[in-house]
Amino acid sequence: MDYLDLRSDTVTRPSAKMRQQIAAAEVGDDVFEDDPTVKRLESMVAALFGREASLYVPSGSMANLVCLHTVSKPGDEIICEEGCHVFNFEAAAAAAISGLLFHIVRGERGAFTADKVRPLIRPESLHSPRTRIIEIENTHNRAGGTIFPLDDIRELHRLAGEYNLKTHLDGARIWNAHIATGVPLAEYAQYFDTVAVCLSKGLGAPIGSMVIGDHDFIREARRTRKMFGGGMRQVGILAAAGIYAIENNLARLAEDHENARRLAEALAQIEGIAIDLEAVQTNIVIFDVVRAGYSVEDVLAGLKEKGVLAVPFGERRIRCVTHLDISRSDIDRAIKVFQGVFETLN
Ligand code: TLP
Repeated sequence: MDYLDLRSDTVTRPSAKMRQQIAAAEVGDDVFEDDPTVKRLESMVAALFGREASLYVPSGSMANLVCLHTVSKPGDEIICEEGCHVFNFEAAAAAAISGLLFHIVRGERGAFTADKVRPLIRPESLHSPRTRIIEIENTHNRAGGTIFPLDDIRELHRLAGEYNLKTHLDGARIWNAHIATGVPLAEYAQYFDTVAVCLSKGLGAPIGSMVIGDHDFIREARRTRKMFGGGMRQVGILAAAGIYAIENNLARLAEDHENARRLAEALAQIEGIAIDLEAVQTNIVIFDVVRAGYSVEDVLAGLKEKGVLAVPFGERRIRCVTHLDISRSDIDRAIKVFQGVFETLN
């Protein structure tokens, strides 16, 4: 069946034009720093984010881990929000591999303020872990693609400066925040020591993420990447897809946001669905199945039978994500399927 795949924005397939650019890419051995296409991507991304340097890595999870590992020691503490990706969805890599201790902040729609963090910062003591990193996620996946307010980011940056802490941005979907708010990427990036962004989500590249920061940090991050087995060779063929994605697929994220809103507003009309429309700020739509007796599994199976794929996101929750391969008419088709499934379940 030709599914409408709303499971994630990671499911996009490279277009014919992207594949042409992949085929034409000049390559070299990137561990020797000899791949011209990777270099082009790295300088392009550094410039876009207004920072000195960037580094190409295979995945968003590795990008986060390379950043966290490079700036910390085992036993250090990272302050992050309870629903964030590094805490929930990366197989505890930061704890298992880097020895970091998670200190959790309860956020509101994925965001939190400096006032909430201040009491969590440990005083220097022989007995305590050392608070080392404040991490934020923008947009916030589990909260439904919500945007972290810029004023709060500024305050957190100020607080980190006061206590000499590092700041990390999991910006897997910072592109969506940028398009939704008009805040320049460089404005977002300036408040963080280390930044991770993904090319393989809304931008539609088949693989790849970037680590961004200053020269000294990127030099060390290159070493960490090698330690994790992420040093790649003639990887310009993939970097070419990343360049194509940034040049062609960034501005169009606005369409994904419109489609998500259209879907969310229609879902809000369906009996048996509860949805926080204010949380639908970018390309993610999360809703609760609230009708007694209906499980998330029943709903997902019903959707699949009619050609729509989504993912469970908690006991009563389902997530849909809009992306490059989903058009407005696909959304209209999906809405009909949702209406049909909830009628059948009646
Ligand atoms: N998120 C995936 C799943 O892991 C949930 C998705 O489908 O959304 N940071 C954020 C905020 C992410 O949402 C993800 C992927 C990552 C990091 C990790 O990226 P990858 O999957 O490339 O390791």
